[in-house]
Amino acid sequence: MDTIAAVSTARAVSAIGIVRLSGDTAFQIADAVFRPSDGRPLSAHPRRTMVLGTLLDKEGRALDQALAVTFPQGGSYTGEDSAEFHCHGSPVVLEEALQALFAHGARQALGGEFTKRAFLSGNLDLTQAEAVIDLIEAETADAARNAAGQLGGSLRQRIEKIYEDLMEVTSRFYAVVDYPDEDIEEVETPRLRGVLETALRDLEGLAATFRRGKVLKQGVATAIVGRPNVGKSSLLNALVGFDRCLVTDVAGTTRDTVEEKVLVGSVLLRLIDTAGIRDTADAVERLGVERSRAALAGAELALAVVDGPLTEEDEEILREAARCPKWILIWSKADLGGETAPLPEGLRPDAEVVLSSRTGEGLSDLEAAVAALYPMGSVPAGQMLTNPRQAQAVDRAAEALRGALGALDGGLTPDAALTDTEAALGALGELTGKKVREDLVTQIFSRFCVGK
Ligand SMILES: Nc1nc2c(ncn2[C@@H]2O[C@H](COP(=O)(O)OP(=O)(O)OP(=O)(O)O)[C@@H](O)[C@H]2O)c(=O)[nH]1
Ligand SMILES: [Mg+2]
Repeated sequence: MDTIAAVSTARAVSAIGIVRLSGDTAFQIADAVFRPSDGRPLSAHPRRTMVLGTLLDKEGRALDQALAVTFPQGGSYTGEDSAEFHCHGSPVVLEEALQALFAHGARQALGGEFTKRAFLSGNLDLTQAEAVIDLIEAETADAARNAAGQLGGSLRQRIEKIYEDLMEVTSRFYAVVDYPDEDIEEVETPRLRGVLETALRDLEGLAATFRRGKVLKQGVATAIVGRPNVGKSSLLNALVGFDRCLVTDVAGTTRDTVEEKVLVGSVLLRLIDTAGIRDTADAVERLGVERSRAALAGAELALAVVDGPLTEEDEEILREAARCPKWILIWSKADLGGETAPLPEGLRPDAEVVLSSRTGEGLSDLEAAVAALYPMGSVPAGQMLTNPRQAQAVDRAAEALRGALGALDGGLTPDAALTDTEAALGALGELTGKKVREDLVTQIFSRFCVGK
């Protein structure tokens, strides 16, 4: 493979910056740009050992005092000969170092190209490669832990086990057909059914984790709704920790929706502050109210805010909020000593919280309520599906297995179930990357940043 190079750390002034190099001529190029302090060439030093020396620019002038490390083919991230230079983190130094590598024959790595090579060399399967990007982009500790588990291969192993079991019955079936004279044990229908049922149960369990997995990765779309002036914007500000939204005592202050991500406890919420909902003659405010309703309709969680005894308008808004998959009723301005009131028939929020955005009292109750609505559950780290591509492949495999079991239930012979079983194998092969189209691979890796 040709030799690729990239700056792998952020292009910002920092203590350390890393330049990576990988490919057939990596050691040769590394020797040309790095002069170890002990006078021996870098490639003559043991692999995976940091070596102190001088990094040279493309003219051969000293550029930085740096550390370099080499990794051998078969023992590196990409599977190829590779090297890293740990320089001082000046964007100028890093760019000059990169130019020196280019001058000696390396080329700029494309986004995700190091990880793509890791995949092509078999070091990572696709679920692990996708976990790399999830880990880099993780916004919560739970999301990072799940991605790390997936990178460690926990999803890969689980899928491979299912794949092997299905492959075993499929290949044995063909062996019996192709070599009728050999004494190969036939696959009896009950055994085939057992294998298919076990695989289906496991896949369905995995598919069920995607709902929580999506929340883990993207956050919960959460609309804060209520009448004008009840304290919606104040609540968003209290949760994000700074004055993101305008707050005044004028009813109808917020006109447009405002979105801000925030960690509430360990759950990532995509909070959407909305205009207070009321009938109004003001054309601009009316457009705002339409947006409020649209935000509520698209939300997974509604925080319905009321600031005192329920009015008819409040009730109407609560009924709209109750149509969300989950909703929490918030009695705001607790510091003013407002009272809660019983709810009308049929309105059952998933939680009720009394809080004050001004003093902060009750905010921890909201945190607890959110955590209870979106528990991590007992899914082992790395076995929660967070990626729609992976979830779709699992769904397709499960669907195919349901078809196979349906054929057996219909009294057909095992060969009738085989086409569907092979379709399930195909979907699982796509999931892990065993059988995957080149354009899909390109698409997956194009989401990565350069240098990874
Ligand atoms: N005492 C007290 N006042 C609050 C609290 N929360 C909000 N307020 C006040 O209530 C008024 C309205 O607050 P906002 O947050 O702008 O209310 P809103 O629901 O966003 O209003 P609109 O944008 O007009 O729909 C402001 O004067 C706030 O200072 C609270 O917890 N305690
Ligand atoms: Mg507001």
